[in-house]
Amino acid sequence: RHKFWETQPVGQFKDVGDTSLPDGSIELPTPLSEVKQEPYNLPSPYEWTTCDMDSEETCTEVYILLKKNYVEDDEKLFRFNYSKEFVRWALRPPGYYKSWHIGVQAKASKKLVAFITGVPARIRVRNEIVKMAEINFLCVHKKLRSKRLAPVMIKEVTRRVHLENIWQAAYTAGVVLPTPITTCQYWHRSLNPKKLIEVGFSRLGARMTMSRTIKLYKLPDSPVTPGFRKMELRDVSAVTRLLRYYLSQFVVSPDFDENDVQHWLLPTEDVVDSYLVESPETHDITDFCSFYTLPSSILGNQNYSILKAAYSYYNVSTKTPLLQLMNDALIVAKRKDFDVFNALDVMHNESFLKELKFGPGDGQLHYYLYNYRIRNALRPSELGLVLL
Ligand code: NHW
Ligand code: EN5
Repeated sequence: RHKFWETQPVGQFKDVGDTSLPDGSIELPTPLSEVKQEPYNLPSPYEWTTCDMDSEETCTEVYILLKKNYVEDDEKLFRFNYSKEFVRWALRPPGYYKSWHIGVQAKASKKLVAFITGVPARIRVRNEIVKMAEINFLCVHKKLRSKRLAPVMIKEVTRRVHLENIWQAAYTAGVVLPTPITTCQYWHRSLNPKKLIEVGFSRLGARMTMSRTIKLYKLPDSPVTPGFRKMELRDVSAVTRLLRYYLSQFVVSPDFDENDVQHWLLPTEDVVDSYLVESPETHDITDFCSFYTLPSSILGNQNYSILKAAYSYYNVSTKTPLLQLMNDALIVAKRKDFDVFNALDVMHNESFLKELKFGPGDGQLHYYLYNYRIRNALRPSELGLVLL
């Protein structure tokens, strides 16, 4: 069934439920001298290219490949449209390797036809902090699909990760592969219900009129929590402390230091937004919430071409109830003109989804580890990791 994945060091379907297999690495590291030194072979019209994400031109090529060929929903109404600035941000975190930004181009025209990336991350699994690659943006041009290019690209990124002496990876996908550590549900909170209905993202509920629907999703004009403000550079150390403490309760989470927090959570316009609550009395930072900007192209609507979506990222509540904190996140997202606010049922998100009028979507997100077995699948609420 999975001719490629059966050959890889990942949990196999036949081993699900086998408690005799230990948690942890599936295969041991080999000496770096034994890692294959030459790239894998591509079909002869194509060649590897390392994409320089500092170059405006390369970023534009990557952006266009993804805009035309990346992930769609099951009815092909929407396609992710990551912005150039977003991709640059996602691919240049602290300690990133340029060699992990891998393109496939036509030899003749030099046109970019496929892409896969990794970025380094320290991921904690139970008590162990593991250096991993986070793999993302796997994309093959629509005209080159089903030619077994993806397995070659995955092997090549694996080889380049091994060359940096890293032996594990984390990734997510909308499709089922061998074998998920957990399966999460997407939830959606309408901010602009009229547009969402018009473009086919949502439907008018039974016995609902448009005006009742608009009223149902109305939000206040500004956040209600005293001391709620945008995160700034001076907040990095307080946010790092808050986040490290909060994430330690989950089975799998990133091990963020201050450099990571500055990169991944300090606000970057149209990429990532972060807010916190500073106690008006003590000036302590007690709560935090964040979301990233990922628009989708609307395929074939007369009136609209872009769906502006915010995705819940990392949220921490110690004083402000999470429900109220996330309601304020919805309010600021609405003010910033997002059409919809999306969230997964990870961490403590279940506690606010229904009350804040999120509804379950038709998509799921499966989380995977490469070369790291976890005996029993996790519940989504045990997962403290959000990938972009
Ligand atoms: S998930 C988003 C993936 N991208 C898209 O869905 C974009 C639209 N689709 C495409 O571009 C986020 C193509 O359909 C792709 C497959 C390229 C998806 N992950 O070339 P063939 C990520 O980026 C397996 C993993 O003929 P294709 C995460 C499939 O099961 N494997 O197919 C990426 C089959 O293998 P099997 C996937 O349609 C994580 C084989 O590919 C997959 O032309 C990558 C067929 O290949 C997916 N999303 O191209 C793994 N989709 O065994 C990282 C299909 O079943 C692992 N396949 O026969 C870790 C590496 C680092 C390790 C370090 C130690
Ligand atoms: C990893 N970095 O299917 C990314 N999205 O539900 C790769 N559905 O937007 C993996 N089909 O349910 C990506 N509206 C996997 C996800 C791929 C994209 C995807 C789903 C997630 C989605 C929408 C639109 C469906 C359009 C038709 C959806 C319902 C919203 C409704 C609002 C009101 C309350 C009930 C729900």
